[in-house]
Amino acid sequence: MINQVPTICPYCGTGCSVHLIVQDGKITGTTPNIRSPVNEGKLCPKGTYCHQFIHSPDRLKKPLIRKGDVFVETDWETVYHLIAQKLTTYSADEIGVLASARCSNEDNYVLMKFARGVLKTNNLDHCARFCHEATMTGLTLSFGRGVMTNSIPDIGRSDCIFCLGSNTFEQHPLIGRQIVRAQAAGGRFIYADPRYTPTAIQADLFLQFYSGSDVAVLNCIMGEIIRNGLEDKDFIRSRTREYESLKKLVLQNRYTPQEVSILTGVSKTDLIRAAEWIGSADRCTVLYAMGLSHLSGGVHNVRAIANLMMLTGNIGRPGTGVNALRGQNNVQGACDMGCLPDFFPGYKPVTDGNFHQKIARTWKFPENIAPARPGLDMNRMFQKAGESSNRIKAMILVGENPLVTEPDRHIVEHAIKNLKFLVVSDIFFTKTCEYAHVVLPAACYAEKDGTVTNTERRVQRLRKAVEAPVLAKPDWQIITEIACLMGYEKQFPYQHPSDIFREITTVCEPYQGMTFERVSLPDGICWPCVSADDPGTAILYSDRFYHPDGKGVFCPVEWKAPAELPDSRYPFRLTSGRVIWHWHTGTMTRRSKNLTDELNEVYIEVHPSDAEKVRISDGDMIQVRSRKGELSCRARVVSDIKEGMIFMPSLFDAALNRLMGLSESGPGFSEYKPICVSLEPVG
Ligand code: MGD
Ligand code: SF4
Repeated sequence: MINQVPTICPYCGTGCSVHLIVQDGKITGTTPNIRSPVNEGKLCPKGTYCHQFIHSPDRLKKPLIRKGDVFVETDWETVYHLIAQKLTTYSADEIGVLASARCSNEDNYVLMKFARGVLKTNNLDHCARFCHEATMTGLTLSFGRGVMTNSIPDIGRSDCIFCLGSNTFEQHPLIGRQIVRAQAAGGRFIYADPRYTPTAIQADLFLQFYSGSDVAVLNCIMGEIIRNGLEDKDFIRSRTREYESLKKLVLQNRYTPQEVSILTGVSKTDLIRAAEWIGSADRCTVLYAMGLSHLSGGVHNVRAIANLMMLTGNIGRPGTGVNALRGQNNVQGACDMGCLPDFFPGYKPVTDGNFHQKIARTWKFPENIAPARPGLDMNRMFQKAGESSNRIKAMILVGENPLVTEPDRHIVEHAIKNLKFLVVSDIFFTKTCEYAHVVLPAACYAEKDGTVTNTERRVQRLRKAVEAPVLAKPDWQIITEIACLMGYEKQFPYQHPSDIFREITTVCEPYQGMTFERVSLPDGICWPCVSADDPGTAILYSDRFYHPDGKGVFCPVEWKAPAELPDSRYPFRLTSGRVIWHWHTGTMTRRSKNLTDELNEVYIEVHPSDAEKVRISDGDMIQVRSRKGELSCRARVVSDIKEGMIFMPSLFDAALNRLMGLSESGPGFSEYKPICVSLEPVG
């Protein structure tokens, strides 16, 4: 019998709705769901083949326990007893927990409750630390909350789209469709990036600059808008504060088109044209992603964007907004569920005494929950785990592969080897699993029910299509069973994800009007949804921002030159990004034949004139060296990349992360250092 099960694509934050085709207990194909408002019956290549890894023979099937240098298969009872016994030997401050942007809201909520209620620790985090920390910090300062302001369908209603640091057509292709829709209706598309990406091909105006130039360009555009009287005076007066400080800063001589053109390599004419198009648009929206937030100065970039949109009154209306494109299919949900060291669900600070008491009363733990002070973030957990005093001794990692994805591979490798007890739950035996003491086989997205929340805050349903392999189970169930064994049956009474979702709506304010049944409908619901008859909120800040006085705050930022600049030893600036065919470290997409047929090895892109300087040709093996490390890979000689820059996809086995370092700037957030490299032919 053939069955079609509607669920959500497991890859990017667009959250496209798919039908998994099930035949005799196996998934044989994927088709798009034509009823979805997100993807409207279309899928990108990753979504089209999102079933191909599910029945891979490499799936983890049984729990594994390390015995010396080898792992042996075991049963759940044995492994649960070992975990429960080990966890009670460490104090709350000695344990760290990582949740997952690839797991459901229910998986993440249960893990968050386990960390705070059972282990009594706020040392809880997930990979949003790497992708959109700058968004959370930057937009919270400007608007009071760090999320995408408008919805995906709304982007198509803009008459000017300004996209920076997001290769939308490769990394969020179904959002890219909305750009085409806006252009078809006469809208303009401005794109800023160091590479001539597939997104650049679609642009009406392409600003190609050196990475790290964004604040200079944004301040220049704002200066031009003010000089030409194109700012939205009513919006500034009635909806914002601190405007005069912004005006003073952006009108400085260093931000005139003439000066910024010299700093960034974008022509004066193009800078003036961008300002004119943005300033005169009725509905302008900004899209951005990792090219802006994933690097040193990310918070400043995000603040500068928020300044531009408030200056032009492009907030709180259809076709406008600051649209930070979230990366993974449930990174928004993992944040909403409070899988962060400083927030409970719904972004209530752990330091908020009233909420702390409320959640403790709701959960009814016999003892206190984690104290009302923030825990360690992911980077600090690894730093502490690596110290000789070894403050973090045990970690639970659910659906994270930090050995490959942490920006500084050297730090995390040392830390993980130093841990006394490491539990990893995954669907495949990853590089990080190699260092674990216990490995747990998890069910994947197609083997469980639950909910996920996409980049536009839309909560949608995951549906179980097939059974998980052999003994594998959903993470919410694994954690629930461990908690019950540790004596917390009353606090973890869950039989089904719908029980968990019901509890989520009682503690996570933006979800309070939702029910499992309501989010199961094809449209899902965008939060905040405050009551049973509230359809949800597609556009934020239509009348007030989240700050107590309801105002948006201009946060002027000066442009700073990148910390590392090219020199004679390392003459090329390195930039990175994804490619359409693969997802992160490739654990899933590299087990998909159609995707590996397209690309299966790391490479770098070099401009032809740079290739000539270092005497390399297209297809040559080359050695790439940074101050931190080195690697060899093949060169592609292409003119898409700006001269003086090198592009390397951030894929597979942490190739890139061997070259990277972690910046220690900034309170509570980590950033990638911009780095420079040298190139040499191999042999
Ligand atoms: P990247 O390819 O990293 O992905 O989505 P994107 O951020 O769109 O694109 C970043 C762009 O920024 C690149 O084109 C790069 O050239 C540019 N850039 C570099 N430096 C600068 C700079 O200083 N200024 C500006 N303006 N641009 C700069 C990431 C998103 O993608 C995320 S977070 C995840 S988790 C998902 N991952 C993912 C994947 O692994 N594979 C695929 N195919 N899609 C994905 N979608 C999601
Ligand atoms: Fe999946 Fe993203 Fe592609 Fe949609 S755009 S099919 S969510 S990878």
